[in-house]
Amino acid sequence: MYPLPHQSEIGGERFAVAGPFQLKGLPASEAFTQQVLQEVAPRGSGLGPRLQVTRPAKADARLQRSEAYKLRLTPTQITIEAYDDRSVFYAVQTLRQLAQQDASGRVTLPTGTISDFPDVAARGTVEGFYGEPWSHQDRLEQLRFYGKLKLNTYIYGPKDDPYHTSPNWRKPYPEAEARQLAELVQEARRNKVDFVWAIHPGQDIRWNQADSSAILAKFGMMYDLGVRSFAVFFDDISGAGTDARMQAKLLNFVQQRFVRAKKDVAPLIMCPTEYNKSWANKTPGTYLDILGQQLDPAIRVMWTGNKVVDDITTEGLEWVNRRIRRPAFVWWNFPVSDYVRDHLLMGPAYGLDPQAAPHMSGFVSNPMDKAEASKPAIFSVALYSWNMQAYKPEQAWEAASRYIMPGAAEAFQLFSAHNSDPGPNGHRYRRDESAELQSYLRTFQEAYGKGQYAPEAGQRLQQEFQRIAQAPAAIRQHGGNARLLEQLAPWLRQFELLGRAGQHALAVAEARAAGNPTTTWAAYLPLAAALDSMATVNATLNQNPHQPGVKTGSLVLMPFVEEILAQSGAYLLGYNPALAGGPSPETSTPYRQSQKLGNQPLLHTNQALAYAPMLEVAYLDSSEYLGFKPAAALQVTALHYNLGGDKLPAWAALEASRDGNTWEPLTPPQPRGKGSVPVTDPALRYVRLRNASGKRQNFQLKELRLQVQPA
Ligand code: LOG
Repeated sequence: MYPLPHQSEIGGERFAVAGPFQLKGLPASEAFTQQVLQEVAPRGSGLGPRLQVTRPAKADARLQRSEAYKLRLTPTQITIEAYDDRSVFYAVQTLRQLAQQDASGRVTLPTGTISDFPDVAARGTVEGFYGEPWSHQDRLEQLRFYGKLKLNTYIYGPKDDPYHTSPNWRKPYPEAEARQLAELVQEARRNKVDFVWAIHPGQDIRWNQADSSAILAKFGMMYDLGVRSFAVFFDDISGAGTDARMQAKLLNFVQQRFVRAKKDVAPLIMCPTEYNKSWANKTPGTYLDILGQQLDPAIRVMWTGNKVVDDITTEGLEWVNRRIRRPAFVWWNFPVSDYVRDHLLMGPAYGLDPQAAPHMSGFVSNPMDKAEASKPAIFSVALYSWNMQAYKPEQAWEAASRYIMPGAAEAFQLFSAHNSDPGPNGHRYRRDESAELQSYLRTFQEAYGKGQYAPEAGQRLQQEFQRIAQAPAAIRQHGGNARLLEQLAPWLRQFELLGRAGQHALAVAEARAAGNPTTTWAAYLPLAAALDSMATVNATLNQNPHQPGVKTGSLVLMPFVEEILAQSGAYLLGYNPALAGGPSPETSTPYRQSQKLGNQPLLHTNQALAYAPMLEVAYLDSSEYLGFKPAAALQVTALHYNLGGDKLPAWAALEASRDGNTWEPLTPPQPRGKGSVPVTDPALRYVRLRNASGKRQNFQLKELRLQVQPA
């Protein structure tokens, strides 16, 4: 059963359900619950057991809460003790999971009792990522998926929906979009999911009556589409909108004038500007304390943890809860991949404290832009947030593969096991990858380093690479779910190639250890060809401007295969891999002094060095800088930049230097926010963007790219 119930005594005995349940006490308004029950019972003329819905016994304290239920099953009578309509729906979902149908169509249920309730009140997802929002069909399917897994919250807040954020948050949705949103609200209602519509007004909000009214008006329009839960997000903004007092005042106004006035609207949810500990002002009396003191106690406050992307710990929650004076509503930034768009995060959902339940009012996952591919992580979040102490990340992950891709569960899990680490990133969030293989790889590499071939480890690795090469075909043929396959397609292609490359790499290693240049050559050529194909996939598929390309097995398997290529190439061709091709652009380094941008990855290509664009607001403190020191073999030809606004801000000094001591200005032909400066003096070896003002300056790091060519 998913999620695992808190208490379950299910006997070995099963009884047959001869026909439709004879319902008693289920309100007529619960049509969808009835429909699920009809789907469980066999059609036909027979009569199924009575199914009676009652109020929970007063003595049972654990049942006196929303969504709690007790389900009792005997061959003649099924009883559901239910606190509310959601309790009945969840009892019925449990019933659905307990039912089995054999080949002849006979349906059976076990006898026994299940007593169950959620650990966390609000559980689900926040569609809160940057990039292409989920499609309408994806969303409908998500809501159905949530209903089955007892998830009750979907927060709608895609950063790239113009009607969610600045400046168009004030405008109504065009008719077609409005109709779709209304349809989502209906689907959510059927599945007992709160559809929470979020607004993100902070970048251009004016703290005046007109904009307060604009929010009420927009919420009113969404109310008319059926929405009954609302959120206001103040994340990733700069300027006047970040003021805690003004935010609290506005939210209290909305809570009072809209939520309370409407009577059927849920308490507001807000995302603060300082939404994680690393960004929070720690001085007492500042931002978070102001929210804690001034925000209406009914308003729920979101929190991503100690960093933007991080584990969730009791300690971390206690820290923020003391300041915001309420249990935080966790916005967990997993498996979101908008900051590492060339990777998939398909691994187990771990790093979640099993004791944290009393310290949170909600737990939602921010997923990938690939809705179907996010299901394994969302499945795990359902299990964790319902019954934390029973949550085992590995088991949940395996169960998710079976649940989501029953036709090719093993292949899907293998694929996921090697597509889990996001790679180097500005948030410094890393995940285990290829964990099961690591001891074999170590043994193998140790031997290989001494010119030997470790047969046992080699065989295990050979087997794994063979399975990898075959997994994509199995997934395509038996995985079902066309939409999931579409979302995975570039990575499946890459994974298949990795499997082949790995097999060739092992053949190369074996031939080399045997000291046989002829067989080494024979294996080297297809290895080089497979890696070449991977480079082509990487350079042609998923070419988004943030992290273009398709990475798979990037933490463990790719480095392993590439190392064998480099070493065997050196052996066969007689070159020194360290010097291959002369000093390479790889030796270019960041040149920076910046608290905020200290981990922002620098990307190298043949023609350019570029900082990964940053999604949230970037800043440089007075005199801080962000720049480049290209390798000696490279000559700088131009600097390209895009800092957000229309004009190049006065504080932004673009500079170049021969020695890193004496700097000269690089003056763009036009002082636009986006542009480029040619660099003509070949002796200039350093280039940077410096904050020449006396105070911290916010900006958007949309582009900072140094164009280079061989010197
Ligand atoms: C954004 C979010 C984004 C996520 C991961 C929050 C509260 N806001 O750094 O939209 O998907 O991080 O990149 C965020 O997490 N900003």
